[in-house]
Amino acid sequence: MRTGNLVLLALQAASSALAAPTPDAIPADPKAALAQLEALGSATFQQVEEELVAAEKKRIFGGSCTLANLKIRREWSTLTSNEKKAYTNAVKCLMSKPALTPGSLAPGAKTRFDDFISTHINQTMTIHYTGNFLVWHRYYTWVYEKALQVECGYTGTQPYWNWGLTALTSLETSPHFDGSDTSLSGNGVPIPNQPDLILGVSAGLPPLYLPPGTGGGCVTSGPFKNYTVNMGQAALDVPGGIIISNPAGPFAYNPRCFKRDLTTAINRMFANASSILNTILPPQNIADFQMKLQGVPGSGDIGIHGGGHFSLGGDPGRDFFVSPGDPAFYLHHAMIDRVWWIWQQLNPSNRAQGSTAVAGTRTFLNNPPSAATTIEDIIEFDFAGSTFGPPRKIKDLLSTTSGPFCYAYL
Ligand SMILES: *[C@@H]1O[C@H](CO)[C@@H](O)[C@H](O)[C@H]1NC(C)=O
Ligand SMILES: *[C@@H]1O[C@H](CO)[C@@H](O)[C@H](O)[C@H]1NC(C)=O
Ligand SMILES: *[C@@H]1O[C@H](CO)[C@@H](O)[C@H](O)[C@H]1NC(C)=O
Ligand SMILES: [Cu+2]
Repeated sequence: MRTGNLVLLALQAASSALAAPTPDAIPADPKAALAQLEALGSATFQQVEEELVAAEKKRIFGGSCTLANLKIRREWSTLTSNEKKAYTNAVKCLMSKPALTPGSLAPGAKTRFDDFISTHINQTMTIHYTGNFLVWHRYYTWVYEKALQVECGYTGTQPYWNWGLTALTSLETSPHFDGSDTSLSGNGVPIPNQPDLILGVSAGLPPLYLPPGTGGGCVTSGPFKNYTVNMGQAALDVPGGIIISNPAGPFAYNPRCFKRDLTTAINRMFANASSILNTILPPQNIADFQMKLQGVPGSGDIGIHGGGHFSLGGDPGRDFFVSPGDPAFYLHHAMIDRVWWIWQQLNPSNRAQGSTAVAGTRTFLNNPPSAATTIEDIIEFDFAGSTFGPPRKIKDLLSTTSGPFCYAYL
């Protein structure tokens, strides 16, 4: 009874947070900001549940996504040890299955895990700083989750990595990256005295100096210590302002150890809980929201999206094209999707359906100039998609509880 009342109170508090979030009230204190973010997250979850119940009553969605079959994606640190191991075992299973991508197209694509990398490399310039950025990565992460389930018997859901949580402590000691058997593997072997990262120069932008991490070498701990990266590099940022690419091309077979360079400082600078709330809460359209989230190139802000990617570091984590080769990519992008989901639920009729849900063009920063993205545009995944990830229209992928989707984040 008492617990029931507390839950009710918590839900009421959460609901009001969803109804009246004000950007000027975002706490500067990272702990308080995280609490506010989590209250907003729970309120969003509750709102989705209520929508599903209401829809079932009206039979709006024809009953395909219901409260009964809603899948819940959770933060890595809240999973049990067995759940964590089931996830990483399934990823290792995907890394052991033969690729569907023909060797003639991508000689480096050796495994089903690699199919996802080659698909991402192939489409990089038409899925980032484009109108389809968020929806492409939503469907991609979902298809990856499906591959784990369908091809590797995984019974859980795609976990996410809340950067606001790791910003409070450190990546190196987090349940996500502490190198234990229940982590997503740890840091790379430390390389002392690494220079700063220098971003932007090759694109003719003002340099952005970012601190190096505490690793840099091969990953030697946790479930992925023996994982070999097969493809790339395509455009790997390494400390000192150097960008590495394989002269034989991004799809060539180039086996090498998996490296990380965990950089808590970057996590704290760009992807703390206040940054997340500052991305979600200001009143803005999708064009501004997705730009804030990715960071305006040359502005000195890499956004929460860049903050997560660059704090992992290493190879292929800091490679714009090959980044899905770090298994943590999918937890990072599940969190990106969660942020978008929360933002959408603040105004679902405007942000999760119809033409106002997307903005932008079909090419990276509209370079070369391209047509505007529309909700009729098609997302497709080359060979990663297999049978469960067929080409689909954007309009069918805008809500996490319609089209092929039926999930929410807790
Ligand atoms: C993993 O790699 C290490 C060397 O880094 C090697 O000693 C060990 O046998 C490998 N383990 C497996 C399971 O392949
Ligand atoms: C949180 O991130 C913002 C950028 O989004 C930054 O300005 C601020 O300094 C960061 N806060 C802390 C405590 O590092
Ligand atoms: C890359 O995309 C093109 C155009 O859609 C496609 O024909 C090709 O098969 C793709 N390559 C890979 C490696 O997926
Ligand atoms: Cu991407």
